[in-house]
Amino acid sequence: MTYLNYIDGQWVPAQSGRTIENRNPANTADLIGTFPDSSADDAARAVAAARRAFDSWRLVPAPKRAEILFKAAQIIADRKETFARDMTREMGKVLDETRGDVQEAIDMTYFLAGEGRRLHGQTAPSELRDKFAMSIRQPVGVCALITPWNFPMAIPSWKIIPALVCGNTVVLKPSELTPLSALHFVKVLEEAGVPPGVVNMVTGGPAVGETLTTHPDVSVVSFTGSTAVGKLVNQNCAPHFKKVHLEMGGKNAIMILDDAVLELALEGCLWGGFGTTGQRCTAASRVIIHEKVHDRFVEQFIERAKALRVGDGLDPQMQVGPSISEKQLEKVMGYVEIGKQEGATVACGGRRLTGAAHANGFFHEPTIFTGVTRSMRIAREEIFGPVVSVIKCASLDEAVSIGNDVVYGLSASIYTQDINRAFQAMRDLYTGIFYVNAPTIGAEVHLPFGGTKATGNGHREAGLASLDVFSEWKSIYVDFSGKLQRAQID
Ligand code: UN1
Repeated sequence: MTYLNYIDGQWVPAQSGRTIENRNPANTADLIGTFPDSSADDAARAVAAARRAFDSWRLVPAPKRAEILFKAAQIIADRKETFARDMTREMGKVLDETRGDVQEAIDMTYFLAGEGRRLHGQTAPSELRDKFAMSIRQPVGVCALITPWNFPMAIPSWKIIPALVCGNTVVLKPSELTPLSALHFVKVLEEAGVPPGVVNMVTGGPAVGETLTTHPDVSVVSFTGSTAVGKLVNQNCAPHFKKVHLEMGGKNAIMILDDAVLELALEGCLWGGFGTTGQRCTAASRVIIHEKVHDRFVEQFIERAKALRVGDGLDPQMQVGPSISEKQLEKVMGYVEIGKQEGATVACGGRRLTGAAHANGFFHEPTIFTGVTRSMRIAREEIFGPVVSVIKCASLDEAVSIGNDVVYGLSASIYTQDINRAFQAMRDLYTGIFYVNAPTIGAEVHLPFGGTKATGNGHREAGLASLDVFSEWKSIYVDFSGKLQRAQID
């Protein structure tokens, strides 16, 4: 299959004719299709289309914009299974999880389409007689949306839907590793009746990203990806004072206290650490556990991690899929070496899987490091793979201190039966998301999503907070007194 860009309501190839291949990470012999390897010119054409379409889309009443989005949500729900299968093929995660990814896009679309009849502002009394005061949300303009490969439909939906409901137009650049799921989403929007130019999609690599983040007609950039690339995006956007939303790395910790229900904590650590092959920015890549229960927990954690079935996500028996690419797998293997050199113990796993069932994919054993200290790189740096570091602690205070002792601040969690200690942890972990007696993954669409420190730049997506990224406040004063009234003076 040859897939195309979507610019100004037309499906078009890259002007250069160049393409990139999209292959199944569980079986690289499986070619899913080719996608345009777009250039700066292709990206600029998409921006121009979005800029033109903005003039009329912003004037479509928000409830009407939302009607189209509701229709889109229904179409996605009808095609959930097909989209999930295609997503497993291009991204690798198991079917249950890709169904969840599509569901997250459906949920987000329904939830934020509901804002079409709200988009509430404020009214306030004026300090002057016969004067009315209010604030309303106004759209910002063209939004460039740069999305990663780990949630190939959910994350595009987190950005596209709030942008559209607020009256903006968009250019989406999905990861070149998972463009098909983004394309499905965009096609559904077209089918639901989004007018030409309002949504554009350009696939490709850094040349597209560079154009989108430097183009003077782009007003908002929303980026999810690595902290290193997020820094570049931020720098590119600075000269034009673009509004920038960045959602970047994580090094999320599950803290397990000595009174925790260990079986529950165990299930949480397996799901949080090895679900999505550890390729979530919310992944529980650190387990900080009280010394009293450490040995008992670790023994079972190893046993259960060894029993995880790793393989092609289309096989319903499998629990853990491949890494997304050779490069990503090499990164994982590199960190396993680093961990060994740092003196941590490989308690299980530690190797690439190379048997017949795994030979054509990027599979790695679920890996647990024990004897990890907070200063080791495997305890501080984002690995984005099936590798969990277990760190011992002696108290809640120490757990909190280790938990906070990383540059990131996305998600954290605590397992305890003690409500006082749970509340202390809720207060003291400086993260954007926190869980009690649940792992660090599994955020729901109607609450703000994002993190502190090197994870983000102060914005949130999802929830109503996402409207703040894609709209600007305008305060309006209407003086119906018929005379000049001076605020602060008369
Ligand atoms: C991500 O890892 O980039 O909370 C997003 C979660 C999912 C979203 C993760 N709902 O784990």
